[in-house]
Amino acid sequence: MLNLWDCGGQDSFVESYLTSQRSNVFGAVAVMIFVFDISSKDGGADMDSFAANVRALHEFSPHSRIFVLVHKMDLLPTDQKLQTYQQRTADVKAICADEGFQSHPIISATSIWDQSVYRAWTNVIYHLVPNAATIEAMLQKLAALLNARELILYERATCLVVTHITRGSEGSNPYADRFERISSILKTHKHSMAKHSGLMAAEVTFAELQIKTGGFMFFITRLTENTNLAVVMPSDESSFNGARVNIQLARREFAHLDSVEQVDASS
Ligand SMILES: Nc1nc2c(ncn2[C@@H]2O[C@H](COP(=O)(O)OP(=O)(O)OP(=O)(O)O)[C@@H](O)[C@H]2O)c(=O)[nH]1
Ligand SMILES: [Mg+2]
Repeated sequence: MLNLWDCGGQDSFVESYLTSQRSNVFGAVAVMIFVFDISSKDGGADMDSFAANVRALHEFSPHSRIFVLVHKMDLLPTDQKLQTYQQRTADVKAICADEGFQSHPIISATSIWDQSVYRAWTNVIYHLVPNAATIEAMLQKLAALLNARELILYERATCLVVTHITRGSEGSNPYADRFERISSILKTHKHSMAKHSGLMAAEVTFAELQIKTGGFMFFITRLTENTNLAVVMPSDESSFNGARVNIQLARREFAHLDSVEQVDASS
């Protein structure tokens, strides 16, 4: 159960979060995602605002985690991107440390014009999924049993990557953004199904998607209540069929990990 509050960034709104709504906005928070507009003319004021938010968060949810998006990177000239990002990263870390946060902020450079926003959100989702490390260890075993080249775990509602297991030669796959690209394809597919069925995109689900080529075979299917699993196999029909059956059998091993308990600030 994820409760997401999208808080507008206009000064008057921010002022009220920090004052009259302070305990309401900053209480019982698991993660805060702070988005910097890197093209903003007043970087100093943005940092001050960040510091004020971090202070309020520390006061009401000291065990929460801070994610920072250094956003609209596409608007910076290429030769300034790295330096600007590094400077912002250093400032953000210094503020979080000053305000007493023990855990480091997780900072990403993002733009809506590439796959970076998906990747940044994946970090957030990974942090919020209960038992992620245990699930990963089990997937590692499953990948070896199936002789899969890659397993990719997606959160079902958002189609975002939670984690992946990459084996053998797949480690040198040159398409580093393939997980995010699949997210994007699945989302587009959901919207297309929603359009043709008259349902809301959030209500649309699919049973299985298969892609078979001479070089590899791929399928994606439900693993648990909240996750889909994508499997990349060598191009071999019988291993492919065996893997599909084995994933069905593996579901019950994963079922108890898909905990419905609330992930709150203290867990
Ligand atoms: N160039 C560029 N423009 C972006 C990017 N992300 C958002 N924008 C543009 O920025 C404008 C504001 O985007 P919103 O998503 O409304 O921003 P917001 O943070 O929700 O704004 P508030 O809710 O008012 O705080 C829109 O015109 C977007 O198209 C980006 O990565 N690059
Ligand atoms: Mg907004």
